[in-house]
Amino acid sequence: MIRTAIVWLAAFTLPAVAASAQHAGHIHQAPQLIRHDGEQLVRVVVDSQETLDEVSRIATTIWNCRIGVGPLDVQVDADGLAALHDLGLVTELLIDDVQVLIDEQMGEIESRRLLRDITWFENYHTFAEINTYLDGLVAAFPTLISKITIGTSIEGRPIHGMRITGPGAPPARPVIIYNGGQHAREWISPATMMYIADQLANGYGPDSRITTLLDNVEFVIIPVTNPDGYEHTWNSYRLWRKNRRDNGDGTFGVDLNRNWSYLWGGEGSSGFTDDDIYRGTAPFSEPETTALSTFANNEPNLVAHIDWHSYSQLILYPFGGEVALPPEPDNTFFANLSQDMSDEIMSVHAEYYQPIASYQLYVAAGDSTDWFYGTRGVFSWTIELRPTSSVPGFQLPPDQIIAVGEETFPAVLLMAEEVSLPLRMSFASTVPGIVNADTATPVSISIENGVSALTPGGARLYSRIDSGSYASSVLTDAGGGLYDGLLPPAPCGSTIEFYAEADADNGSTVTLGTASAPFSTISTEITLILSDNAETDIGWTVSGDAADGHWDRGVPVNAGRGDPAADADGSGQAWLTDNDAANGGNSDVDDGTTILTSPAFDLSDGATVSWSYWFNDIPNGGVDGDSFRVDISTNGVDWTNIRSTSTPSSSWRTGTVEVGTETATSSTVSFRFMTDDIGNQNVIEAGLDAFRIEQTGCSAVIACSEADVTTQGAGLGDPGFGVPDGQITAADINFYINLWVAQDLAADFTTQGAGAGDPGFGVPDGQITAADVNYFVNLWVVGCP
Ligand code: 0X9
Ligand code: ZN
Repeated sequence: MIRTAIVWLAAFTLPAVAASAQHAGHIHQAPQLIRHDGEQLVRVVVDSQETLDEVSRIATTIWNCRIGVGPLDVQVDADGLAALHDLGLVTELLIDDVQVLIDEQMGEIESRRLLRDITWFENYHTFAEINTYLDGLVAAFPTLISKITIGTSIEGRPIHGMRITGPGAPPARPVIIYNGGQHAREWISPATMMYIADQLANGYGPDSRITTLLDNVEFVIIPVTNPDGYEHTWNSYRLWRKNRRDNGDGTFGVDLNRNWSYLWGGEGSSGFTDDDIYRGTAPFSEPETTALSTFANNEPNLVAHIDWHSYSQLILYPFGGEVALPPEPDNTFFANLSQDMSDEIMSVHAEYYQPIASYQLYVAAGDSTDWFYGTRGVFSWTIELRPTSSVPGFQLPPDQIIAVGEETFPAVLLMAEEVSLPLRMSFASTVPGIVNADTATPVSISIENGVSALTPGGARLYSRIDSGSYASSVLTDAGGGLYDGLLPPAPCGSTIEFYAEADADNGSTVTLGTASAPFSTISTEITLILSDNAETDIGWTVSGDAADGHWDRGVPVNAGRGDPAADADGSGQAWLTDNDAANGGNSDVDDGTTILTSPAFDLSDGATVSWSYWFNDIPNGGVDGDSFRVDISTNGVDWTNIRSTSTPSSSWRTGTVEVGTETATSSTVSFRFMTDDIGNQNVIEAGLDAFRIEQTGCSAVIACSEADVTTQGAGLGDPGFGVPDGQITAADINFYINLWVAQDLAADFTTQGAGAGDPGFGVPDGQITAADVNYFVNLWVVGCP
């Protein structure tokens, strides 16, 4: 009954809200008082702090807000353009007349207001209209949504939000905060907040995934964190970014996303009141940031946060205020989940949102995400929505609002599910595709506390061989969140399937794989062909056009800028780029590519090739495509890329490739490992170690006797049953008797009527009699030689 009532209300109230919002629109057609007629948007590349200061003074506003050397999208009038040229800067024209773009968007918005058959999400809305829609949602879904007001802006506007969670009186649910509109001109951000709230509320009931989520998680959505700035963009100045603090010197506004206390005052924020990235007089000097941080501090069950911005299509995780990555295991969690969110977004409308650490975009101290993660201690992201670049930039057409909502919504669901798990389980290292036959294989599983904690002794590994029944064993605590188990020894060629479970203190059980969808590995004989620990040079060659920093072999000289302190396998030496203490601050790859090429190997029969690698990339003015790549060649001439990453890390990682199955093979297979520094001069550090080649397969088992008819330990129905294994056990008798009973000709061992000692004995005669059993049992008793 209650559910029906909610659906009924939703169906009737929401169109009504939309309609009233449209009518209300007429009173908001205030003129854009500040115009930008004839102003251009140009891109310049700034190469010094002095030039940067000049450009900041000349610009009306800088669109991408990155104040640092490197490319900048600068809005200037005619005098400003001349001044840029006077500085000797080359300008690339991006927008000929900014006002035309603004007028076009406002014209589009105004004409859409007049359309009758248009939904609320097909247009942008004023602060008042957003609040009206918010009230409508609360009224339509009273059991799901409650309205909150987290504080008041500096001009006295209320900062409203919604708590959205399934009904009932649940135990403390994990809380996730989404806030939009810290930056006033990024209109797609509040619009997307409203879209997400609307989808969550309407999905409760009809959509089982959303229902489960809302029964376990509470969302707090604050669509307009900076209401004064947002109003200002509608009424006076479309491209306003900051809040509306009167700085007392004729200037207005503090960049709220530089006003958070974590690393407040550092690089990428400004002390000049007229700058777009003015950080304010002190951390949390602004009521808007104070309201949101105070609210977050009063939510004990807070687990995650996203700050929504535009534009650039990025999924940014900490840190942003300094060149640093979160400590493990958080960094891996951020990197993996951000990639998964990017994949989710891509799957909807094929738009790519790049997942990177914030500092890789640019260092900017005092942002919200650093505070939520670094101070408040919860997972936090900054998402930059559509479009990718300054055209259309902040003027994203209103007909893209729904598409942006549609593509981000599945990423939002995935993230919420991941951060609200009682425990997080993952394999601490790659699940092996093959293991050594007849040998127990260690597995290490990482179990981190999520919203609950692991019950001591409550982690188990389940395994089985060739579809037998699962056996379970307790995973032992190895410290540091790692839990060890063993996969059982299995005969060559058999399949081992496994999964793990962990009990959480809140009574739930988390699984890594399941009995019906287990992980699996093949047991095989592994022959080591080559193990190169870089202690000697087995014949590698170095080439490439880098100006400095080529591959070299040695013990790491830790120059402290992104390179490894030690080799990967503990032998001492590794291949490293610019491993030169004397080269000081310049000990990295510069201006080009360095290539390390292996000798050729005969891998005609295929092989598993693995290696440890290091790749770190400390940006200097933006992400510009530097990467670490692995190529393979079957002839030393034509190369195929098999692995590539542009994700930096401050630890050794491993790579592997199945030559012959995943790639072509030959008697002259070689590999090359490359890294480069292109575009901006980033600090690029790479390393290679523990290069190994292994071959796999089961050598044919020779039956030790005619009575050796089964694989060791196998049972009836086992696909390997009936294949000799070089051992004679009760399984062989069982197998034979079953064949004999079934009158299977495989059980025909003797000539008819012959007896032991008969020269024809042991020659099949097409009949299965007691003589055959006698013959088999005699052989069996003798056993293997
Ligand atoms: O600069 C910002 O505040 C964000 N970009 S925007 O264009 N929307 O203004 C990005 C913040 C990411 N954080 C850091 N790079 N520290
Ligand atoms: Zn922003």
